[in-house]
Amino acid sequence: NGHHASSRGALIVLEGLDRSGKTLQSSRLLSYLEGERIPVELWRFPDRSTCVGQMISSYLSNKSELDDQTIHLLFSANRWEKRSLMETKLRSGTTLIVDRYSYSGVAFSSAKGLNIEWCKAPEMGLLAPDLVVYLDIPPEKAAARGGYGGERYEQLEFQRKVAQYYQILHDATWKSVDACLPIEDIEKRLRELAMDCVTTCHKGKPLSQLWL
Ligand code: Z5A
Repeated sequence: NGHHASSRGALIVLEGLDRSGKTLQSSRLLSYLEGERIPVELWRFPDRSTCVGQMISSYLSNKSELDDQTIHLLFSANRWEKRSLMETKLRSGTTLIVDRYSYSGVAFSSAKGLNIEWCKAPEMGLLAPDLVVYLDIPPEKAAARGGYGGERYEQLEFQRKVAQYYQILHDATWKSVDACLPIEDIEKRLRELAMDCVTTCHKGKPLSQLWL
């Protein structure tokens, strides 16, 4: 299908507050890239299917208590346990769309009051995304979308703090997209950003590591 054995896939991450539209947009992007015959998979963190993921899931649904440091390290471990598979997939040419990643890890834990550098440390050495799309939505508007369930963190005041930490993490791989635009407009912008990124990676952009 015109893609070379040596060309790698792209690591594309979607970030944003709860209700910003990550789930909706990542599945639409998946369908689009599949239609373009690009080998692609959709991943999400937390990955609730692993043992670590089940501990996280139980914590998020208030079925268990863990202190802030412990849950932070579990979220990180949940990415580490997928790291080698992630690298294998990318090197074999599969593009990965990832719904939340280390930026969520750092923004949410920092918003609870943990030191940001402490929060970044266990993420160091994970694969760095080639593109981070930040679905930018004012916390009030996200809350107004409804569907804020009973999960921990789904509170306006807390989401405001998370938004502030996301801004601090903003780097050169980030592209902000206004998450209040019509769904189709966001979808179109995402397609353009993703296709550019996939092309750059196919041309041989090296894989790199996060925050080292
Ligand atoms: N967390 C953490 O602390 N540390 C970590 O390392 C990681 C995560 C990875 C669970 O995440 C929690 O874990 C999360 C962060 C923390 N807590 N919070 N908050 P999760 O990914 O499992 O759950 P989530 O972030 O809460 O996902 P979500 O609720 O599914 O939100 P979403 O995916 O961004 O939104 P959506 O479902 O695609 O859309 C929300 C609604 O808005 C829906 O009805 C859409 O139809 C509607 N929508 C979407 N786009 C639009 C537009 N453009 N206009 C109007 N309406 C729209």
